[in-house]
Amino acid sequence: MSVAVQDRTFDVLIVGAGVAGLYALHRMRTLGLRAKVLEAGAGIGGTWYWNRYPGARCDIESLDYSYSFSEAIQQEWEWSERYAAQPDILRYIKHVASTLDLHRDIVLNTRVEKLEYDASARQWTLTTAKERMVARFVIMATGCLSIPLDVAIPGIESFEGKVYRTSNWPHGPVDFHDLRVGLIGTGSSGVQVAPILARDASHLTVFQRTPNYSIPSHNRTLEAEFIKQWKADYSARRKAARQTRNFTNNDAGTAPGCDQTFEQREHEFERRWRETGGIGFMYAFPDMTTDATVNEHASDFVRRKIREIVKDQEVANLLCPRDYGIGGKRICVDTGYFEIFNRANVKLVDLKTDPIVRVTATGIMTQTREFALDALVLALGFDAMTGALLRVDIRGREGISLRERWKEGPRTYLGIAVAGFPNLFIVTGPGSPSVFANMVTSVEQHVDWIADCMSRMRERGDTCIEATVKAEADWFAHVAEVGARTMLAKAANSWYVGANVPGKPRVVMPYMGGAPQYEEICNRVAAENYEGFIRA
Ligand code: NA7
Repeated sequence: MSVAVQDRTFDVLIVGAGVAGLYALHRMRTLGLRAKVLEAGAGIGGTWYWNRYPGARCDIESLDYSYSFSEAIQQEWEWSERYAAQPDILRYIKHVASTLDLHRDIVLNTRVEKLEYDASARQWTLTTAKERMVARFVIMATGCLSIPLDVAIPGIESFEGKVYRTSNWPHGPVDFHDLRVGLIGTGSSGVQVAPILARDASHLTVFQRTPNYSIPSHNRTLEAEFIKQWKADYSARRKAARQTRNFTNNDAGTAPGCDQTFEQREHEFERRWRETGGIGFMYAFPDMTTDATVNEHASDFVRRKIREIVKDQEVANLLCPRDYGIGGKRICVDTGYFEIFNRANVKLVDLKTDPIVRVTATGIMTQTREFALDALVLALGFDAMTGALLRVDIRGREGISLRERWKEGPRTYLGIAVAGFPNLFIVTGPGSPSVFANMVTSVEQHVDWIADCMSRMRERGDTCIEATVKAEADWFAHVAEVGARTMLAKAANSWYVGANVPGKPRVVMPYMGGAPQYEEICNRVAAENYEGFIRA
């Protein structure tokens, strides 16, 4: 059946209604621009709409992981826990959207299929299954972890039990009582869902390919007095967070670990493990991922903790990451993960020594045995950072395709723009600090930069802005050089470098130079009349 295509014209089209797309819509409106958001999901919230598995939680503290642009919103919203759970974050996002009356400009259930730039008209045409729209500008607010990895597990279609994916969890309740559950994947999602499965299922088998470093979250209910004090000083705290490496109030140590004795470092690791926990562990010393001795000490510290927690030392050893240092893959933040392996109803299977051969109608067959299962939970990760951008067929000047341009890996200028793709902005794209900073604050920084850029273009009467090939090449050389100083470049199979996706070019995608330094560079580029861009 052919679908009627209507032509509709806007100033800005925004792809994605997550934290980034919603703020972009708000800012475009404040500029008086006509904007529309296209969202593939049936609801707003992006990551927090899809990843609704039990135990899903942000690894940045709630009082930091929230918009700072509205004093009214940050004062009226009440976070209940130190680390907000997915339902709370989604409620918050919906609250912001209704406070700002955003819904009327959001089209749900609509996946953008194609974007084509018309150089003579200086505008983009956006195509969905039903419609075609045109706009001067496009903002890609598609997120860093939005396209689940399509892992081919042989025989999965023959499994007679239910299969759940953490990245697309059912909306209604899921009951695991009396079920034998198999979990494949032990990244953040697997580590978060596992304790709930261990608690509810009659038996849980965790199929682990690569062990992860995980730090206890020490999550807690936030007391009214604590929140009151925080809010009394909210803007100062936001300002302070904006000065830190990852845009959070994370108590970052400033003295290099390499200048300290073993005992001093050990004391600091112990304090952070016991008292504060979470991602802050990685901020004990500024050289945690750059100095080999400090990194090995921190890695060994976590391994010793795992061996203290897990009673069966054979299991504990399997849970200890050994072939990469801490931070080489994104660390996990857990609530009782390692502890589940002391339960009688939990079994760990090491896929490195006993790989999965196939899924059968009744379970999983590994090389050495068969596990009878009633349900499967897959937490297999994402085609991170570039996946959502490349899912759309984006054609820039002269029909050049972004997929073609990025065949050898992504190249951007500041993570925001791509040469050959005028008037197309990416929020927290590859080459920006992105997943290495508080995403909400990074989103605000990017969208404000983009909005200022549009506003200055309007003042000058410009209708087109495009990154130069040189600026893009220089920027990515810098991203690579900074990345090479960290453990990231050496990491075995991290999604940070695209190594979890078969065939994906191995490139350090996040900018590792620190969020404030990055923000300063962006501001300098703007102050110097958008150096590295051509405007016309
Ligand atoms: P991750 O961190 O990419 O974890 C995916 C997990 O799935 C990881 O343990 C993988 O093992 C495992 N995996 C992937 N493919 C397979 C196959 N074929 N067989 C067995 N195991 C497999 O994704 P998450 O969703 O947990 O977290 C992503 C981010 O979201 C997280 O870092 C936070 O920022 C939020 P591998 O390590 O590849 O051996």
